[in-house]
Amino acid sequence: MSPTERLLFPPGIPTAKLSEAIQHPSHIKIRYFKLTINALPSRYLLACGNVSWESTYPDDWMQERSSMPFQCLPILEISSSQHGTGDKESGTSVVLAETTAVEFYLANLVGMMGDNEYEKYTIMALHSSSKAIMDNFATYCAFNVPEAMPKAFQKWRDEYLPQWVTIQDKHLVANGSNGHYIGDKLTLADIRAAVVINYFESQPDAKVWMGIISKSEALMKLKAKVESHPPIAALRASDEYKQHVEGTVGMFSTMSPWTQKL
Ligand SMILES: N[C@@H](CCC(=O)N[C@@H](CS)C(=O)NCC(=O)O)C(=O)O
Repeated sequence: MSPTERLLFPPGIPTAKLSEAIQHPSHIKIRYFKLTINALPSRYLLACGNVSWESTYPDDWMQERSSMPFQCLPILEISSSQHGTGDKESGTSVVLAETTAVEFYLANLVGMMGDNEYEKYTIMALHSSSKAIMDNFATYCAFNVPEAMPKAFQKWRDEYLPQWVTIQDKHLVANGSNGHYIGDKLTLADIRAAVVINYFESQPDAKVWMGIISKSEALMKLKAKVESHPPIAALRASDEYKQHVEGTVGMFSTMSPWTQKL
């Protein structure tokens, strides 16, 4: 059986109706691998909201890949029976794709995109800075070609990661080192930064990376605050989450043997 085609624009449904549907979801599926990485901020956000949700996983990714809007995950499949655009049982749903769009949508849904336009765009800026450090690390360090790895490792250790830490620390200290970027609110900016740290913690060279990150008390406080937020703490205590961590650590431990050679 060929996999369901996930279309950004399902034929015959006006975008106004799709818009209504995503504003009133009855159930959300987040489809990703049994990993933390790019689904973790979204899973945290979903845990903080009131909408029923679940994680789903591809059975045969190579078969499913080309049916995805951008041939990658995560995606959200949003049912909104109220608006007749989706149904949990039949499997029809509205699809949102690409990590950043998915996180902005969910953060907005659960009230973590700030209280006004200025806060919203500042959260987007902070999110962009944190997501970029993680994406770039993945491309240029974790999964780089073996011959480039020793240089890449040194650059990340001596320049790129310390720079990100210094920048985040400055903004957090300016807000009173209370574990948040904006006032005393938990926002997507906090969640993304906490996930970046979590990502570096999953690397084979976690000791090196955490040695750099932990120089910022403000960042470590932010991480602790995000991870102890009750719905997030509950998610992190679940067996499913533990499986995702195991999968992530396992994947990186096989893909970065170069780090031991330095
Ligand atoms: N531009 C995408 C990239 C997502 C991405 O790289 N997803 C990876 C997992 S983290 C993936 O689906 N890899 C499987 C593949 O490319 O076949 C986004 O921001 O969501």
